[in-house]
Amino acid sequence: MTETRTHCPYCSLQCGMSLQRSGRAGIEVREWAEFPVNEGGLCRKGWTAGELRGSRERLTTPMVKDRETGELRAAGWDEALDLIADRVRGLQADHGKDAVAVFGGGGLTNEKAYQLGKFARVALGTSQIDYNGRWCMSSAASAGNQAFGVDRGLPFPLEDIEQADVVVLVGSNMAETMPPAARYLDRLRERGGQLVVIDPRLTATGERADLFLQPVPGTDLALALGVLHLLDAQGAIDEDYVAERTTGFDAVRTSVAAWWPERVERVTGVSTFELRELITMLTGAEKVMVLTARGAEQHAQGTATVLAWINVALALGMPGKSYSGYGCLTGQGNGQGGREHGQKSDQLPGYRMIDDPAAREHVAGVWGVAPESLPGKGRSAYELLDSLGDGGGAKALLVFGSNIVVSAPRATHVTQRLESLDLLVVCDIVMSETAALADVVLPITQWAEETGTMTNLEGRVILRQQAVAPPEGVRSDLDVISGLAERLGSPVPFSTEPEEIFDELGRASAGGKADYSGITYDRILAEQGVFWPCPAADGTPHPGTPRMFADSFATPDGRARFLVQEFGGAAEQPDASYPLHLTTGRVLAQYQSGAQTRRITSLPDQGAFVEMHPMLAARIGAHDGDPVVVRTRRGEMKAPAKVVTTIRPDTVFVPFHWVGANRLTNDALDPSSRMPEFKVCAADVVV
Ligand SMILES: Nc1nc2c(c(=O)[nH]1)N[C@H]1C(S)=C(S)[C@@H](COP(=O)(O)OP(=O)(O)OC[C@H]3O[C@@H](n4cnc5c(=O)[nH]c(N)nc54)[C@H](O)[C@@H]3O)O[C@H]1N2
Ligand SMILES: Nc1nc2c(c(=O)[nH]1)N[C@H]1C(S)=C(S)[C@@H](COP(=O)(O)OP(=O)(O)OC[C@H]3O[C@@H](n4cnc5c(=O)[nH]c(N)nc54)[C@H](O)[C@@H]3O)O[C@H]1N2
Ligand code: SF4
Ligand SMILES: [Mo]
Repeated sequence: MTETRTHCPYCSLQCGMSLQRSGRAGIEVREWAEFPVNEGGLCRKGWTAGELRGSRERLTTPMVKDRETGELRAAGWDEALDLIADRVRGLQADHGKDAVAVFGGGGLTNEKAYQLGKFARVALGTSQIDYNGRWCMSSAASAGNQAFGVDRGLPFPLEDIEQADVVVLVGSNMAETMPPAARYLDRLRERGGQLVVIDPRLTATGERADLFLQPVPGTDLALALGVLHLLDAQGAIDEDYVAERTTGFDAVRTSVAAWWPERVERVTGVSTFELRELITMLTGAEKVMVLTARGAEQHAQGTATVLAWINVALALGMPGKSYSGYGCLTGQGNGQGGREHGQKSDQLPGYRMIDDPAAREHVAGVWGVAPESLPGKGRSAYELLDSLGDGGGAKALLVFGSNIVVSAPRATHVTQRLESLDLLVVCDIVMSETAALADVVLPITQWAEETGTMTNLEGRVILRQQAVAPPEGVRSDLDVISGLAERLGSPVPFSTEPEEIFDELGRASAGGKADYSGITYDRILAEQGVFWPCPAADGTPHPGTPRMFADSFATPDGRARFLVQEFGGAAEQPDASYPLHLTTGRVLAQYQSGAQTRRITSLPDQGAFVEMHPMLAARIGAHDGDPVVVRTRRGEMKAPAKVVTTIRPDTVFVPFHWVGANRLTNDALDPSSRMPEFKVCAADVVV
């Protein structure tokens, strides 16, 4: 019996699990109790993750679109790769290098994300690369960089949560989006700590809260400004910390002066009484932790919202202190590592910026090319997709690890852009809605069939280990990249060996903010993961960095920055035609666009629904289960009503795991992170 220790294919908790071979092609998921983060616990998505393996839903042969019938037909690997390379060469000869774009994913291993960024810049020579992480935590990333000089989702291990006095969760439904992590919330409370949850819906996470605040979607920024106002009014600012460890407080203090509680109540719907209760909890606590997730971040003012909550944490003197501070709960399996090594339009490996001459020089040196040969900054994810084909931008798109048709905002428009391309290539495990539109589909290995590193939500670099051979005909993204690079006459070869690529990634990241150069596969296995930054060292190896900011921040002067934020409100406000707020998000049993989990038969696939309050249901004449239509300025969808008392009466919620929700969403973008406003727009619901 061989057991292989690896990690769940889905979310950023990257739960440790043990895989055992079973049956024909099957694998059985077993507990790996010693892995610290989940301590053996898995959610039902993790337990059932092995089911896609050996299922008929797996893609096992490349497919190309038949020119006459327009249908996809089976093809050989050489035929498919030759065809892509020919079309890419032709389009680039006619329209320039940027005629070809690349879209990556936060589920790809570090090795894949690194190779993809290098492939775009070196083999394709295109600036047009970005990835679905823009949909995810980019606002928190932008805020972390601005305030702390570095973006590591959690600057401390998850286990620190249970040692805090007060934990404030802003827009996180942790109990359903990373269920095994909810144990830390339970232990926090068992130890006498308190939990605050801020969400327009009373979720399974909110049920656990000592204080639950239910703001209007898109008003968290006003709430944070009001919290800081009251803390200041009560003399609860940690003046010593502010003086020693930060800059910019005076301007922020002035800017929140007008955010008195009554005004906050009017804007957010959170009563002055509740607000004062929160202030009492915060001022009575020594160790306060503020954690944000997509509810706070997926807004056109997402970065500002996170910065305003960071201001609260700084004013209380928390970041850098034990069991305290600010953190973002990253989402995708490699949401953290996926944003560090170059698949983002403005980045090079090691979290270096592509327009920094020193960064270009260093990375080009590792890649063996001239720095001048590297393209500059490209477009952000939505802007890239919006520019495709008829949009006047790239004419070909290569997709690695994203189901754009379901998950992009204003999806009908984005789908039209995809349809107007000369060439769409999709690498995937299954025939996703996006793959179904492609000219070429390439069948890719699944997590259990491959090796590579992932960086979890704590910044802990862990190892995904191959447990079984891939099905006949299936190849890794690394093989696709290497095969295409060779056919395109890349000046340098692309390895397909994960450990060799990781070594190179280490060198490319050395000296950068996310320095992986001291990390090896052996160390990851021996130490249950290694936290970055972990520079290479002569003599005693660097221990890695589980906790950051104890002595200084990563800014040039070592101080954290208070930055003034102004509340603007959601990009689209309710009006007579669209009187409600629509928000979107997740349910426990489905993952993301559902491409994988909707195909796992033992997971419940309830289909989309429209969650609404009984008062709203009565007003429109809908009963639980009745089909209703949700309309916004972008489109409409039909789904059964789910009538619950746990949502605000002025708000409806639709999960985005099924086609539909994103026909409705707004493509308004955050000015600094370029994050779309998935979490709020104006809507109407009718029976
Ligand atoms: N089951 C499951 N788990 C997942 C995933 C999945 O698809 N399914 N995906 C993974 C990924 S990639 C991510 S990014 C994470 C996301 O993890 P979360 O951020 O926890 O998930 P969401 O459901 O998107 O949003 C969280 C909450 O935000 C609330 N919300 C909506 N609008 C607002 C608002 O304006 N303000 C506030 N304060 N709250 C608001 C929603 O009601 C929701 O309960 O989950 C990861 N884990
Ligand atoms: N309305 C609304 N929309 C949202 C959100 C929301 O809250 N509301 N959340 C946003 C967020 S946070 C995220 S992260 C995105 C995610 O949305 P998507 O980017 O669509 O994420 P997935 O559904 O995980 O898609 C990953 C695809 O890659 C495939 N795949 C998995 N592993 C690999 C691999 O190693 N290689 C390759 N080539 N393919 C692989 C899967 O089968 C799947 O088809 O959705 C965003 N969209
Ligand atoms: S919490 Fe996330 S990583 Fe853990 S088993 Fe569930 S989906 Fe997998
Ligand atoms: Mo995400």
